[in-house]
Amino acid sequence: MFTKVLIANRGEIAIRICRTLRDMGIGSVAVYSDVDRGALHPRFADEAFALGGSTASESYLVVEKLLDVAARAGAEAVHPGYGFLAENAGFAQAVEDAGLVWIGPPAAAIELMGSKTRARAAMQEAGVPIIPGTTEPLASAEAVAALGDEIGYPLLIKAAAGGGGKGMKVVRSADEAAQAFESAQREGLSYFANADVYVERYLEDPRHVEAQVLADAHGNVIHLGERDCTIQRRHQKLIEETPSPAVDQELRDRIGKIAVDAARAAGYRSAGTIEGLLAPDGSYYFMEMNTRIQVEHTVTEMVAGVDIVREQVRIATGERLEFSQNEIRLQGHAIECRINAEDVSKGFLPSPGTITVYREPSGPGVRVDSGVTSGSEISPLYDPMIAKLIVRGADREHAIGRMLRALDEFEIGGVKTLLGFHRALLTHACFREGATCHGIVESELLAQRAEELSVEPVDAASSVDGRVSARAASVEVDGKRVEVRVLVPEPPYRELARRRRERVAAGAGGGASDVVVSPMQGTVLDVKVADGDVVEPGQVICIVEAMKMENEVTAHRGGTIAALSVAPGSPVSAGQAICTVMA
Ligand code: MV4
Repeated sequence: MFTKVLIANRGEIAIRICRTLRDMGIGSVAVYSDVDRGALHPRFADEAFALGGSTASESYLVVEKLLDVAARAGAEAVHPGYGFLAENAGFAQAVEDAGLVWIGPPAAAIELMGSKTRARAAMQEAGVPIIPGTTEPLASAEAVAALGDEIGYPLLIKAAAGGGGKGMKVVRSADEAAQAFESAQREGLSYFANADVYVERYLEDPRHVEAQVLADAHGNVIHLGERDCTIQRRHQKLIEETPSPAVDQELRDRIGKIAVDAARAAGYRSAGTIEGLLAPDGSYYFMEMNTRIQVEHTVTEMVAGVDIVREQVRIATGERLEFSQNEIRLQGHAIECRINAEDVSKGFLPSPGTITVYREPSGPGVRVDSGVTSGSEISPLYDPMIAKLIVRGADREHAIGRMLRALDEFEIGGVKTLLGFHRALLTHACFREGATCHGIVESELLAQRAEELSVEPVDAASSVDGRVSARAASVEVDGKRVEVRVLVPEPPYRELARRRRERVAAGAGGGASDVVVSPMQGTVLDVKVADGDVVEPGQVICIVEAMKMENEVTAHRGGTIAALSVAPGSPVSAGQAICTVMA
């Protein structure tokens, strides 16, 4: 067994991996960027090394820096977590070439699954059902129309180097083929530096159902059941659960066999996930394979009683799987809610800032995986996930009740969070019924309900109207305890400071109130308007992608679009003008 492992990641997953290493008596080595000097994960590990640099590409993505730390610390193995370099075959190979053990799959399996077309061809070859469509990159738009003639419309064009839904284009008829083909190619080139695209039948009202697999170096491959990740917004998963409300034992066995066959065909080792689509008619298709530990592995751990990170470590040392398929017992129902620092009322815009109040829920059946505490900064440079809240119950009803209780116990002040959104969705009839909730997740009505159900912690210093601030106090009235908010008028010096701030803010705009600016640094994914278009207040102007999240930029008022200065693929900085809206 290893004595020391380098964790090439940050935040909650770095801490999650640390915990298992400590359980196993293995030393942990953390790395951190300049922005993460005050973060929790370097404190949690046995040792921590500065990488230097702030952005991911200056720190967590620099292979030489990571290998240098591994050598200095005397680590024998590297765990990549998820994101960053986890699915980078070149990094996996570089780790092994440096004489270290890679706690993950073989580089060849990462590479195979990184090409969605090669993966589809390999799966078809192995008898794994794939979504009907092409397994070669498309030569031309005519090939799209040819498939349409053969299997009918609608079709969906996807980027061969993509995954996770970026750059997908629906084609509803032959005359939409050329435009969709070209724009999918363009987007593939700008996001993945690869213009190859392929086409699938577009499945209506599908569920995202994925299977967890474990494979050792001795040819043993098992599955740990499925996870249902249908609740997503712009391809970001928000809630995951197991078992899927749409899967019975017969289907579970079928999905499990598909996943095991897929992993074998890929020459897989370690923990991996087969992502698939479940159609309303019960057909299940392979979509892609994630060759890493996933954010949502926790729900599987809760029902299977297996520590998946521990299995990854054991498999990497060459040990055999501890259990066979028929020793796996999946018990109860688990749900995970991702608690992101995002503002639902602003189209899930990241809400970076300082967490002023932080109190985690606890008690029966509750698990919190988090990388923050009171005083932590949510940086705009990284993923805005604050915590994962996971519960287990005897059945789905029980788990939903527990989740609502735990959401109420969770107190987070200082940043906007998805706590209200999760309360709104978990009490919505669509979720209670186990329906797909397509369209509901994105709806304005749910966003309003989420806002109503958002509560600031009572002790978070809050501003009532800018002139009055509130603080919490407990009082006893005839011996009965009452929690009150004491309203404190703003002192004169505060009012002067506030007026100056307001003047500066107004001046910075320079009277340019018709200009729409990007709220963040990122890349323009899609532009929904053209110069001369008339827009309504709140209408989407473009989508800006940052840290793999898609963010809507909307018109702040109605009018006519002019001076549109961005196109799909354009890099934008925070505050950069996108267009003007002329009254
Ligand atoms: C699809 C699809 C329909 N037909 N592929 C791919 C990435 C993932 N984030 C969503 N993806 C989809 N791929 C075909 N051929 C529909 C989706 C999809 C989806 C699927 C299940 C649950 C929620 C979804 C939300 C948006 C898109």
